[in-house]
Amino acid sequence: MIRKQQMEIDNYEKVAVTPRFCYFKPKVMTNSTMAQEIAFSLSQKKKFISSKFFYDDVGSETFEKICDLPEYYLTRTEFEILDEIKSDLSEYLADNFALVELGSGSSVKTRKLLEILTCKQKDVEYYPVDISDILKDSSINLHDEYENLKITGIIDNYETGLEFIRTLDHTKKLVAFLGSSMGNFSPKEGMEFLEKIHESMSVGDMLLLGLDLVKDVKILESAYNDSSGITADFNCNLLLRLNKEFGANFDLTKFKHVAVFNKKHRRIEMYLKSLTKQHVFMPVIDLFLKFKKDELIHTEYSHKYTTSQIKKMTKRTGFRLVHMWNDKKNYFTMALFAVEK
Ligand code: AVJ
Repeated sequence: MIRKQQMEIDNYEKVAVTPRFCYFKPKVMTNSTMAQEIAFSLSQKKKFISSKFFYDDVGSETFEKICDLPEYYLTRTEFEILDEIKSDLSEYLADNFALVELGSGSSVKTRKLLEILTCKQKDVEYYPVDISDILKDSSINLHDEYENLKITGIIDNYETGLEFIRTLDHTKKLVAFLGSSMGNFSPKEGMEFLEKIHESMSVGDMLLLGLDLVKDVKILESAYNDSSGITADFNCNLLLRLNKEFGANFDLTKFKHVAVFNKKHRRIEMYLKSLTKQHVFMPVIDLFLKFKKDELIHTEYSHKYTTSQIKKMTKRTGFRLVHMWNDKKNYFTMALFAVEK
């Protein structure tokens, strides 16, 4: 087991930025794996692009703008809940905890958790995991703000993050999975992912999960169809990225951002709709694509949950639900779970 982990770490470049901040990044360019995935997903009968490809530098910046939109209540609401529950949470975190964050992004909400931990503990270890290089900047900011913080970042997907979590058996861990990022998974995939998280945790560890709740369709749909068109830019950036990285010739005037709530599946579905019959070529991966008028490329699911669904789902994963906190409008929930024998 130890040898396997060693081997996996060997595929990573370790960059020590300061004595208190280092990060790991895959040595092999992830570009070729992206090319393979894209070639596959755009060759399907129902074309799709995985939502993890939103987050290049431009996409990550655009997502930060989304978080500030008046219509996008998610980030604001989660932040408010975290602020409210700080002292409650603190009681559950009596021991020393290392903080692991899956999908740390800009690490803005992380501050609420770090405020708790850095107050109580002499030193705090923070392990942000994010697919985007934004991790470097957000970590440096935190590094400068908290003197007793030691940061080890992992710039890769969640799976790799979980591999790292496994190696941290010296302290208790608080794993944070915030922002309703789990919504990108279907409920079944989400449950399987929670099982994987559970497997990589030990008795005494805790999981803090932030999830968006089912609500009025108008509120949901306007959060993904904002009036300033930032979400449309975010979605269309996928095509710009393919133009940049794979030499594709997507004409952005011929695609339209679409986001609708699917009531049955309790999810926002995002698409890029081809406005005309057209052809696109991607020389770098030698891919020739035909689009019919009104054909859709699926780009994202954003599942919304009900509290009873969350309770049922997590029971099956081996976690014990410790507490759930909602905002006053019941737009969003923060759930704390414990790992028990
Ligand atoms: C980062 C996946 C939680 O689903 O609300 C925001 C991404 N997409 N607007 C979400 C997103 C369009 C966001 N998550």
